[in-house]
Order: sequence, then C-alpha cells, then structure tokens
Amino acid sequence: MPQRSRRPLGIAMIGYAFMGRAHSQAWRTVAAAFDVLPLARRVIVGRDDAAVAQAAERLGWQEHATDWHEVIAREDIDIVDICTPGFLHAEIAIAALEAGKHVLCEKPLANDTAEAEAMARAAAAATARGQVAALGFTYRRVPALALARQFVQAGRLGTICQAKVAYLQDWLVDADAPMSWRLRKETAGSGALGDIGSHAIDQVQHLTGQRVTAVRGRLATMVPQRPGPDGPEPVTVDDAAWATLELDGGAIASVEVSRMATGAKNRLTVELYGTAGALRFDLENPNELWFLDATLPIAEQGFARVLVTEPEHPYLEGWWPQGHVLGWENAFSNQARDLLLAIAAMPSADEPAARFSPDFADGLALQRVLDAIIASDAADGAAIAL
Ligand code: SOE
Repeated sequence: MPQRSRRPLGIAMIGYAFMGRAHSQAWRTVAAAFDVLPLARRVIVGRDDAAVAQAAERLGWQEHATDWHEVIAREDIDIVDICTPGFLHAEIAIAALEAGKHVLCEKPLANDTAEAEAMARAAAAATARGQVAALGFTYRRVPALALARQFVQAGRLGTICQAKVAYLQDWLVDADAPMSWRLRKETAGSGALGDIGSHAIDQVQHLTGQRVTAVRGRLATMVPQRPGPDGPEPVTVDDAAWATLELDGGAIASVEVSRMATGAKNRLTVELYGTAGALRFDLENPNELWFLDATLPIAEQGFARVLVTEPEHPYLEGWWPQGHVLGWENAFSNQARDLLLAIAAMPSADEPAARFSPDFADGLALQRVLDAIIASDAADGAAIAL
C-alpha cells in the first residue's frame, strides 16, 4: 500500500487520447488552483512507443512506457489513472489495486456487470487496506451541478418527483464518420448508452439521492456500418438510447441519449422537479444553474439564473477572482483535487480510506442499470427490476 512520505505522489496514466489529454491537463493545473499533496506526473503509458513518446512531451509527463504491467509494479508510482477504452479497465484496475496503488478509472467502470463485479471486489479489499478506488464521473464536479446537489440536499426542491436528463451529441450524424473503438461492442461494451447514458444515469441518482429500482429502455443503431481501415465495418453498438427509470424514493426519471442529435454539440441537460422547487442545467452553458422557488407566491415564481462564478460556489474558491467563468476542463482538475484530498485524508491501513464518491461500488450499481436497459431493449422494452 502506498505510504505517505515526503516525496511527491507519483502518477502513472494509461492511455493518451481524448480522456488522457483531459486528465493530463487536470494533473498539470490542480496544484495551481488548490492546496493539494505534491505530485509528480511520472509516466504516461500507451502501446505505440513513438506516439506515446510524443504524448509525454506534449502533455507534460516525465517519462513514457509501453508496458503497463511494469509501470504499476514501480515503487515510485502511487496513483494509476486509467484512461483506456473500456475493455481494458478491469484488467488494469484490478492489477493496480492488487499492486497497492490508488486508482482513478474513467467511466463507465467496465463493459459489463461481470467485469464491474470483479473490479468492485478488488476495490473493496483495497479500500480496507487504505487505498482509494475512484471512478471518473467528472460531471459531478462541474460547479453548477455540484451546486444543484447542494440545493437538493438543503431541501430547496422539497421531495423530488421527477427528473429528466438528456445527453445529446452529433458527432455521428455523418454516415461517413469513421469506425473507432467506441463503435465496437467488444471494446466499448455499448454505444451512446454506456458512454454518455452512464453520465445521465449517474446524474439522476447523484442529484436526486435516489437509486434506480426498475427500468424500461430501448436502443437504436441508425447507421449500421461505417468506414473502417479495411473497408466498411458493422457498427455493433447503439447510436441512441432512451429509458424510463423508477427510483427508490418514489420519483420517476427519463433518460435520453444520442450521438445523432444534429446541432447538439455536447449537450447534457438536467431538469429536476420537486414539491418545493425545480432546477435546470445545460452543459452548453456550464456556468448557469436555473432555479425556481415554488415557495414564493405564485405570481412571483419563475426560473432565476444563478451565475455560478462566486467563491461561495463549489470549487470556485480555487479558481479565478469572483465573477469569472470556468470551462469543461476545470471539472477534471476539481476531480483530481478531490482524489488527492481523499488520499491525504487516508490516515493508515487501520482506518478506512476517506471515501471518494463515486467509487467502484457506485460504478457496479450503475453498470447493473446499463445492463438492465440492454436487457429491457432485448425484451421489447419490458420492465426490468434491479
Ligand atoms: C464521448 O463523446 C465523450 O467523450 C464521453 O466519453 C465523455 O465522458 C464526455 O465527457 C464527453 O463525450
């Protein structure tokens, strides 16, 4: 198990594509915004030596490597950050946890429930030894969404009756958009459902504080084949998915996700309706949270814009002077900060590690919801209980 010492925490990051770039930026900026444990961006790992060497230089890592097994065995590595395609998460995360490292794993936790169960078991054992096993549902750390949760927890919405969450993108509208690992079931597990539906379902559960108990869902693949390196290849995952969710607190939720939504760039929208108020958020305007206070006289009610730029707002105290907006990438630094705080709070192997939320148990619960939606689709949209 990593011991707290005077040397900086050594980070190894596996994967260097889109998410690797986002995480690298977070590891570069976190100490400029927040008071955290000293860290060293020691090694970035990928399969292609020349490409990963270039990534190390561009993204600011001390070394590069091609064998993650060797890297996770190193004494000077304390945190393993997994930014690979989903099919590699389980093997790397379990090995890293067993090697005594703290782990941050990109979402969704795994490609199916069986993998997620094995990961959650390894994480439970590691957490008992004082390690942190963190899952990267980064949108929890968008300040306006963190503020939304504070509103709910403070009772400003009363009892939540309904949530409506959509996550719409348009990068696959072009039928000639090329094949990638995200479009193959064996590498991605599912399509829009796992990639962006997982964020939407995480927001439903995290914001309402209620767990999914039953689902009805449908999946659709609108472009059945796409250009691959050796000619057309079948797309084996969904382009879009819809689900209705029943929650254990009595609320209902709808979730709608698509990569075929023309004009929606990276549009996560959240609507929460409670007996005492309502909230709205749109990731295309990430610094705004809209709140309706239903305890006001009806003639005065309306959605009011809260501009989330004040030091009193979640995470904002670390960033710029009051009034200055943040962007998509800041949430990754906020996530890095919370992970480092959880590690700093880890007193010893005798006391449990400070819980980083979401953890692998949350990832397993969410994977069960994803698999239930897939099962519901296979049963023509029948209800599946969890
Ligand atoms: C997919 O397009 C994707 O990159 C997701 O994988 C990320 O989780 C999301 O933040 C942005 O979109």
